[in-house]
Amino acid sequence: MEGMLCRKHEMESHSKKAATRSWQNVYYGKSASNGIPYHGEVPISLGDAVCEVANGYKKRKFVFKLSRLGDGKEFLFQAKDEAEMSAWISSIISS
Ligand code: I3P
Repeated sequence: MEGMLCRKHEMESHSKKAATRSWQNVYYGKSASNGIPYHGEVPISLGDAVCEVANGYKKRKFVFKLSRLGDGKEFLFQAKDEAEMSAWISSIISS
């Protein structure tokens, strides 16, 4: 799956909040699966990650959360609607 999402980096590790916390539009393309950096960002492995609707986050709608269990990194992503959010979650879970 490819497309634009609004992203917020929430946690840098289990006990440390991320330093840069603003929402940013990020394009997610298939190059990630080849390990190719995008805008200087190296793709991260989702091997030990949990992806779920961010029910606790009330400031925006259609937000889902990606948490890496190993290192505690956590990101929020905002999709444009419910259907797009569900499609992203399914795609990430099955990747
Ligand atoms: C952040 C920005 C984020 C906000 C975050 C701020 O400031 O306003 O939108 O998160 O709050 O730190 P900056 O742009 O100066 O980095 P929310 O949209 O979720 O409120 P937070 O640190 O309380 O997460």
